[in-house]
Order: sequence, then structure tokens, then C-alpha cells
Amino acid sequence: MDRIKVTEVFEGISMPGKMHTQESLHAATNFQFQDTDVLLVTFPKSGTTWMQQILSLIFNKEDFQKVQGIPTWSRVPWLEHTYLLDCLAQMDASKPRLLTTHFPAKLLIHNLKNSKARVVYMARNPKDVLVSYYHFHKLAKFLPDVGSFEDFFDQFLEGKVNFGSWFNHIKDWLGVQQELNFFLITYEDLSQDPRQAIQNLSNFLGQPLEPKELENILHYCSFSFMSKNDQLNYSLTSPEVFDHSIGKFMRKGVTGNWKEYFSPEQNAKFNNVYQAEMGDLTIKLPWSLD
Ligand code: PPS
Repeated sequence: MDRIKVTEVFEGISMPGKMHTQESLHAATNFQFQDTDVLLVTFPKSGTTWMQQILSLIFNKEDFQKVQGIPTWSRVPWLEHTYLLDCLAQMDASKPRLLTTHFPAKLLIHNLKNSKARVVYMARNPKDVLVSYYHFHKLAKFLPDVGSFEDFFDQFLEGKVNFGSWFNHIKDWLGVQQELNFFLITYEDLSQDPRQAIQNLSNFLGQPLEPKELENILHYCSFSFMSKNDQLNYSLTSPEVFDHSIGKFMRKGVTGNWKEYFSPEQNAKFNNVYQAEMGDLTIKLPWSLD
């Protein structure tokens, strides 16, 4: 099956075409946030779908059935996608709007800082992001032909992949956190202690959870539940978009999978770049590079 060879370049960032157009990208930068909005921000492959599920469960804790039949991309749509307006029109107007973006901070900060919208930044060990992204390129027909793992490894480190540099993405968002109503959560926090991570998140969202509600959310956001559910695992997406014969969107769902892919030389190179890019960061991130 052919690849969808359309890429949109916007403000120096490459993104898959069709789902993004110059019009939808401009509209996203002009989006008027409401104080009740919740914006999930991720670099691709950082656990976006996982967090979309968790956010929609938290905000529908009294009746999960309401969202069961709706795919995560429609419950928590991307600001920059062409179908945003359709999704907004179908949202329950009595609830906060849940939104997603892969955009860098510079494209949204202007409008975001004028609101009290809550920003949830979900980060993941970039070594695992790289491996997950590599596999996703094989599956997703809207991404460029991936070539070898070695080639992709270098492109990722140089920021020459869709949505640009992982390093710039996280540094720029962490750099503006004081100006925003901001919460940092990581894939590693959620993997290691999901109970505590979800409790902290729901407190930030002003949505404290009863013990039973928390238990339900833990069940419905587990990898075993999500990977079997068609509204959550992208298995219903058309074969022109995802080549399901090549692999699954819900691939492994673990931390540290990079160890099965990085050569010792690649690991040393990655660590050098990481140190150069992230060495000055004072905030402690919970992943291990060893
Ligand atoms: S995307 O395309 O940017 O929206 O992808 P994203 O959802 O950010 O990332 C996909 C990876 O997240 C894993 N995933 C999960 N891990 C643990 N638990 C749950 N519930 C879960 N849901 C999704 C998914 O398997 C991808 O990671 P890899 O490492 O490829 O398995």
C-alpha cells in the first residue's frame, strides 16, 4: 500500500499532510482557550493515547459508559487536526473541553498564557520515544518511509523527524511552565506507580477521585484493557492510514524497550547529545538512561 506522501511544513516544523493543512495549523495557533479547558501536550509516542484515555475517564468518572463508544482521538482531539471543529461540536457542553497537541510551546504560548486553561505535559524517556516512533513509521502510511533503524536514530537526534526535536519540545514547554497552569507527568511515573500518578493528576485537575473511581480508572487505562479495545487501539483505522499487517499501534507499552535496539555506540552517542541538550535542566526527570 502506498504512503501518503504529503507533508505540511509550518513555522519550520514538518507534520503529516491531510490531517494537517495550513488552514488547520493557522487555526490552532489562533485557538481561543477557555479557562476550563484541559490541554494535553506531548511529543509523539510519549503516551498521548494513554493520557487521552485517563483524562476522559477522570472527567466522566460518574459514568464511563458515556465515552466508551467514542475513540480517544475524538474525545480529546488534536488542536491542529482538520477535524477539530467537528469534534468540538459533538462535545458535552457542560464539561471542560479536553484537547491534545503535539505543537511546540512557541506556537501556543501567546494564547494559552491569557487563559487559566490547565496544561498537562506528558513526557517519556526519549530513548523509548525513539524506538516507538521508529515502529510507528512502519505502520503509519502518513509518515515518511523510515529506512533503517540507524538512519532513523540519527534523524531523531538531529530533530529531523515530524514535529522536530524532542529536546526542544520538552525544554521549550518546561521553560514556559511558570506562565501557565502547568502539570508535568511522565510515562515512567504512570508505569511505576499509576495509582499515585493518577491521584496527583486528578488533584491538579480539581477532580478528586473516590477509591472506587480510582480503581475503575486504573482498570480501564491498563495496557491490557486498552490494547484489546477497538476504540482505543486504532485497529479500526483504515488500512490506507495504518498498515495493520505490519504491526500494532499498542505495540509493547513498557519502559526500557530501547535496550533491545540501541547498540553500545548508539547509546553513547545518544547520552552525549542528551547531556549537551539537557545537562542544564534543573528539574529531575524520572527515567534512567542506563
Ligand atoms: S501518538 O501516535 O503520538 O498518539 O502515540 P502515543 O499514544 O503518544 O504513544 C504510543 C505509545 O504509548 C503506548 N501506550 C501505552 N503504554 C502503557 N499503557 C497504556 N495503557 C498505553 N497506551 C498506549 C503504546 O503502546 C506506544 O508505545 P510503544 O513503546 O510503541 O508500545
